[in-house]
Amino acid sequence: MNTKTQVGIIGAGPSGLLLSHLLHLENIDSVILEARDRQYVEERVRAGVLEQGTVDLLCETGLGERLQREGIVHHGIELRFDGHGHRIALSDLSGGRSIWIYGQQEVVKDIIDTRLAAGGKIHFEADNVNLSGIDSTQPALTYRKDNQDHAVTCDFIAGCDGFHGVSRDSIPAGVLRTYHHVYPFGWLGILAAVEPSTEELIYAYHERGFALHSLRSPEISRLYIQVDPDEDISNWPDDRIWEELSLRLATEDDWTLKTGPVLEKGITPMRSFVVEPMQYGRLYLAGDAAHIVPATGAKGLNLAVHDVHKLAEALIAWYREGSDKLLEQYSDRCLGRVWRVQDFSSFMSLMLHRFSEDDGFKGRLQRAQLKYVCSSEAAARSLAENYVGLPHYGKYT
Ligand code: FAS
Ligand code: PHB
Repeated sequence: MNTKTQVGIIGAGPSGLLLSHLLHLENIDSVILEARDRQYVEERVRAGVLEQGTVDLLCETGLGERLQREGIVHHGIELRFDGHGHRIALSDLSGGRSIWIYGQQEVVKDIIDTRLAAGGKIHFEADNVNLSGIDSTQPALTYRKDNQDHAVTCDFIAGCDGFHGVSRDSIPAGVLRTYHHVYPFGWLGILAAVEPSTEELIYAYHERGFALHSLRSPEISRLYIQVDPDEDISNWPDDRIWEELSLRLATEDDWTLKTGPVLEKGITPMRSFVVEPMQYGRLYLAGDAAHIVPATGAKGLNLAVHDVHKLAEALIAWYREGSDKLLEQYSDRCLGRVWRVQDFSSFMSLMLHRFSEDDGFKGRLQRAQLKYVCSSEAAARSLAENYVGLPHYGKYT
């Protein structure tokens, strides 16, 4: 079947869904093509921390009702090392900005429900998506669904299909500059049906490796440990994971880690990745299709939201005023923040993870940095303003 829309979107993750919603608010039509089924997309456990700017945008655009009811506001995080915890007072240090704990899958569910209730077109299980004519004024998407071939002609295509998607590779060779750094560690993450053992997130530096205690609700904990990048999850029965978490999160006082049934576990490699520019012809890349950050700074989802905010503004200006100025500037308006977030995520990752080849020198530098961040208001303020998220319209980027 051949159809037409104004903006063809590949991917029903946070990027594609939010873009479709923001365009709909301005009566701009879009179609989302998603490779997986709805259940997979809604149940995929990923990010958990929303920056202030992300929460503000979701609430301002009618997506904040359940978030405000079920999300948990946090005003600080703890850095833990040498058996002691040090609180970074995020809100006090950032002029009152906070972070919110609300799972990425909940954001995805909220936007899918909202889009479908508004008659939005999301084609799940769309196989073999291909792009054509991205250097023309009539780009097109083809895909296969229900044993039928389909085509969607559009004015623009948004590549919101993540790191392993098809859109970035549709850009001709020689156009993109690619920056890629692979960290010598991964994260083993668990979702557990146990009350969190902390009010706020704990980032732990330990000689055995990094650990993070996060959460999803008063009943669900989310925790991570640093592992080798090629570690096999089958080497990690639940008891071993809890034992390692207890060792790495231990303090000199009587704090203990509550354990419980592990609902899900998986290993994620850690990398930094950026392509420049984030556009070619009528194709615009947003979110993980354009960049990846190590999760240590809790930025991946939030950076995707910033991209989509800028892309929606640019498309709205084109349709409302016939101006292509913001479209031309899209990459530049995103890349300043992309590299600021890359730098912050790298800072957090290099400060908190153990490096196997460390001969002691790197460990002493890391402790010096941790002590400075925990004792200097200026250093803590810098961490805080990056962690809660710089304003979407700031001078930093
Ligand atoms: P996504 O990858 O979320 O979505 C892309 C969508 O496109 C997917 O639904 C995919 O099925 C679809 N797609 C792909 N190829 C396609 C094709 N050819 N045709 C059609 N559809 C296609 N970030 C944090 O801030 N904190 C975290 O703790 C964190 N943990 C993570 C854990 C894991 C395992 C991963 C992979 C990422 C994690 N991230 C985390 C980063 C993550 O949250 C991303 O930044 C966020 O999902 C970005 O959203 P999208 O750009 O929409 O990409
Ligand atoms: C999470 O809750 O999944 C989470 C929190 C903070 C991070 C990464 C992941 O830095």
